[in-house]
Amino acid sequence: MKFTHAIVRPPPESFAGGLTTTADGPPDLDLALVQHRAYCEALAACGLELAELPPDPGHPDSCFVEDTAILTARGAVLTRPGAASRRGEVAGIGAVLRDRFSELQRIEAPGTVDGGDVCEADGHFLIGISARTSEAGARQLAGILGDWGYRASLVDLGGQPSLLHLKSGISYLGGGHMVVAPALAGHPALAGFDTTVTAPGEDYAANCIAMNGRVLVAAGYPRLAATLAGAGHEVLVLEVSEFRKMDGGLSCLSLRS
Ligand code: CIR
Repeated sequence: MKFTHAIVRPPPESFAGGLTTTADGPPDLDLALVQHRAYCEALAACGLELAELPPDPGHPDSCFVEDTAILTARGAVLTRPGAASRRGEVAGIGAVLRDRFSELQRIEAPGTVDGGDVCEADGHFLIGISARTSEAGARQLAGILGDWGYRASLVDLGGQPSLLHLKSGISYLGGGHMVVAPALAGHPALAGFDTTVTAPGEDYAANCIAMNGRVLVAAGYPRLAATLAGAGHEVLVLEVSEFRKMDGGLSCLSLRS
């Protein structure tokens, strides 16, 4: 699939007040803004037209736009994020998507879904059940996607403490190939895919973005970058240290379609 658009939102002044489980200390906002700018430039270099929303200081985690919606070629679904502090992020994204998607659905209470739990592999949507995405939310989403003619499978993350979301641990590269963190290696839901398991200490890099012939990989994980380059991928390395401090990865920073 050729990606043409992305929605992004820079981190707000309140960024350090967002949710995190890391003990890496508070993010440096100025550095986060520099990293976010470089990320936007990389998306543009991959051929995407960017819609950049203004920072939203009322929602410290609002730069992680991926969690607020699922975008498909047949329609979009606004989520109901699992963290109550993030539910207010959805309205602003909905306003943008309404112009672009004639088919716009939403996850209804009490179900919860974070977009970070949804991984599309060529029309097959893997939906993680996590601390953020409930089984009820995952089933609602699977129903909507099924109505649109897609295949959907639920993937129980089994309370893996190292994985905030499904896509913290897997990324689809295309052609039946997944990058997988060790915590999900051998998961039955991935049985039909070829997998590259990240090396020890490189789990975070399992969240990468394959798009328009390139793969964006987080800086600091040379073994995955080398493996992907060796397999013929054009790798773009991006520094996202300040987002990692807030449990965010590369994919969370944009909604791509
Ligand atoms: C959160 O805990 O919700 C944010 N601090 C990080 C969200 C990262 N999103 C993602 O992986 N899709």
